Amino acid sequence: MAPGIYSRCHTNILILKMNTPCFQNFIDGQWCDSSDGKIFENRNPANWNELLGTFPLSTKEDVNRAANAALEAFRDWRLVPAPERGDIMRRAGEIMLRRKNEIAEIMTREMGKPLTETKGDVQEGIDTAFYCATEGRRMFGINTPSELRNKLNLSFRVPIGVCGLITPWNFPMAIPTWNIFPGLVAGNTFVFKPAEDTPWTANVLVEILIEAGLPKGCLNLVHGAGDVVGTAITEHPLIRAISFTGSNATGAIVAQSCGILTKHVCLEMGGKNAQIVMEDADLDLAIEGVLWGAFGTTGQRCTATSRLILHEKIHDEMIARLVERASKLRLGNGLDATTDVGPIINEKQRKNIERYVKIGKEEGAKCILGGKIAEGRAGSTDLRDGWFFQPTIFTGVTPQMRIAKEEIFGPVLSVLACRSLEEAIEINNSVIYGLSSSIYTQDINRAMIAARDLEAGITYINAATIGAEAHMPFGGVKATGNGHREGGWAVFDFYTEWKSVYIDYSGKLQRAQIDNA
Ligand code: UN1
Repeated sequence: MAPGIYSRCHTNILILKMNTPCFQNFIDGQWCDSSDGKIFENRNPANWNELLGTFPLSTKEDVNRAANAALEAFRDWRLVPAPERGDIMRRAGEIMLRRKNEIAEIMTREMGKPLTETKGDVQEGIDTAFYCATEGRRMFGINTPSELRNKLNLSFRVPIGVCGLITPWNFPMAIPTWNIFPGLVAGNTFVFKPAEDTPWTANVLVEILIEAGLPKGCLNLVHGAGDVVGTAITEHPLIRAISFTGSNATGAIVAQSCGILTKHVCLEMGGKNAQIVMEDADLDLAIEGVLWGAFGTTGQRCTATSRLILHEKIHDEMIARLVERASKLRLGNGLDATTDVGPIINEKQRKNIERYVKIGKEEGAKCILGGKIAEGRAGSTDLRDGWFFQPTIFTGVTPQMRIAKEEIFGPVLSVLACRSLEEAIEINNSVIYGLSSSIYTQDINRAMIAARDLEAGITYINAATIGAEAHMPFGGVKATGNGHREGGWAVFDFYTEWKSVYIDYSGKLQRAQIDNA
């Protein structure tokens, strides 16, 4: 993406030469350009010739303005009753429901996954909105008896203040809403930097919250590069908490800054998720699961199935049937109803996938399907115009190989063989990551052992590694995260501080741990 300099725009969308919409930041309730007027391009990964719009390439100064606006807004927002704040999320959910198809189309155009999947992504946002709306009436505190007479102990949640949010492109609606909706209901305000590959969806989310009645300054959108805007957010002294979803390499930098500056930080990073299939499994079901887990969203999910661990007794049969099905997956533009698998997000990421295919071959694994850049036509789409890559399967993979250990973030499945449940669990747990996991078995005892022993934040029994629901905690163990969870009630632990209040109505000095000892 080559950033360029255009004349400044003064409305949300100004039509530039060649009808290119020029989108803006949203700071302190105003749509605005970057402080130095620079922009970057947003293109369709299924057809790189299609320029969708330009967005501000923002500066440190823009982040500073946004942080100050968010702090100003926080002064009142924190005092708005949580049920009333929740009501804004309810209205946001209703607007998203009304605009669902239109938003999904925008998302497919800017990040490539098929419409059915982008509709699911919007639905995840809607579910989060309705969940958070009602959570505004709960967010329970805990009251306990005091150890002294005539004294009352209360503890309740209070907001943190200004939060910084840095999100990825693979779930451009769901992941921002997982954070913004509960964070706002809890009484915080935001500076939000979406991925450069999916800036448009972020503007839509801002539009929705404006229409829903969110006061100015509560959500500030600053587009731009990670090393400028992301860094400025992470290091800004007024921003007290950072939520980051992305690579481990960037997460380590974010965590380091937050550590030094004593900020709260929630990290959601890599995965190397496995689906285990035991010899007693329903193979039809297991095949559906791995097709969806490995090649849905073109394998570009943190939760994607990138390893398949097969019991040796069903290994060959499963592979033969899986290859037969996977070879029929139709690549194409996600807007076409016939498309099963969309493009890779950008050229850099596709090069990375190519690199891993080469590594896999050099390591001695056998590439039995795909392995190449996809060419040819799919309906009206010339696949060479986009960043398409063939669904790829490697067999003969061993746990020591890099393709068995490292996150590839693409449609590449590494198949490993095992002889027992114990070995399958050991292989699963041999990687540094621990986000999602799955086991297919008819044996309840084995399923329960797997649920207990698989080192992952999420385990699916007889279901694919993808499919987390908005009201359940989402996140991983080991190098995937830093102990926090998004989703459900658990996300409120990140977006709130605990306040303990002691009310002494005895009318005298009562010394805890002394007068009652
Ligand atoms: C992600 O992969 O970054 O469980 C999020 C799922 C989706 C969310 C994925 N509901 O696959």
